[in-house]
Amino acid sequence: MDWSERDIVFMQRAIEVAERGRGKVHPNPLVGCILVKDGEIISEGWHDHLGGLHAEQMAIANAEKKGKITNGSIAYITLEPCNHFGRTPPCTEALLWAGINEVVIAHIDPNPTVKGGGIKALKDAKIDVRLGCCESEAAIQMQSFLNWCNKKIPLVTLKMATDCDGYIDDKSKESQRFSSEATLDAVHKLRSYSDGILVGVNTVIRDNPLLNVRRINNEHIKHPLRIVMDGNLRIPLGSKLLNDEMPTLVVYSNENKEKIQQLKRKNKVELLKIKKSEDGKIEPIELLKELGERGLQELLIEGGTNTARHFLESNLIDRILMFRSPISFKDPVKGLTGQEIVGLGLERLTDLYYEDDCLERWCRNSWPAEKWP
Ligand code: AOF
Ligand code: ZN
Repeated sequence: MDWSERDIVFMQRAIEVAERGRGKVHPNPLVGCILVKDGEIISEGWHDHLGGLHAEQMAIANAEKKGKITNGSIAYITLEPCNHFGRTPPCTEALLWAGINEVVIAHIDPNPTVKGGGIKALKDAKIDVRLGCCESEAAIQMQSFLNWCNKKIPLVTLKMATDCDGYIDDKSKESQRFSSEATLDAVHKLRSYSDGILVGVNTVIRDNPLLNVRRINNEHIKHPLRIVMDGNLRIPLGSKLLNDEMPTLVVYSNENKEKIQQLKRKNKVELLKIKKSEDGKIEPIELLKELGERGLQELLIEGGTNTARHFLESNLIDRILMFRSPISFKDPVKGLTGQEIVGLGLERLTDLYYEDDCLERWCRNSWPAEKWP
């Protein structure tokens, strides 16, 4: 189908407003909706947070608030409207009720409960429907949702912070903060966009991290599930991750009855046994399948090198973010080599700067959004 310049401008605006829900709507996709009448936008809506209105419903409600008549308008929506009673009533009915007479959709909804049903309901009600406007842009925006609907595993992002030579740590000092404030803000944003943060047990032993989302102001903040790869259950019982009010998933592959009993006594700790690969380590793809079963669509790997290498060797990394600081470690610990990263065959994007830190970015498909994180 040929799309007019107007169609494209309106749909791009719908994609732009959809972005406002990022980090808040999981496991739902980002969705935006624009109502257009006589060639002008009369209202905008987006799926803002889980349990909140769907995009179409917000757009209709916003039109009402402004005293705009929706009757006879065109709706530009980034996703096929739903046709089911879920957390909200069907959007198809809301569109009919609002007297919309044409619906332009970017992407079909692969959710089996919708999948063409929304379009059919609209067509049955004699509404004009056009599908596929800015389809690939919308698909990029909701890539983790689409990937999950398709493969039932999360997309995997590897995040590293290094010194100017690519080293990840300094043995000569206590592990100290060397990233810029802007980098730290970006990392916490990235965490809030993730459904799970994964680290290896060595990182827990060495850094005793909290792995929660800070530095972000919004009432719908979503803390990712904290996941520790701990094949032999070496995690110290006093670790912060095991003793606060947020859940932690400890993934192991070798039995250790005593440690399992001790961990089971912890309130918010869940244990998950995953089978070993031939080299005796946790099989990463099996773990991803389990996490996919639990609905995780975005997984962030935050450390350390062995864990990263483990996923890398199984070719399961979809994106890499490497924050490179201008400092130089005195007694450095090696991270991944440039060769290992290049060997993945990911596409390298242009670098970004977070104060003095340079962010190198690689991805398998497309970067999810211009400002991500
Ligand atoms: C829409 N507009 O803005 C969104 C849709 O549990 P619920 O009721 O929130 O429904 C979630 C499903 O609805 C989600 O998996 C996806 O298929 C669709 N999301 N649909 O018409 C929206 N967010
Ligand atoms: Zn809906």
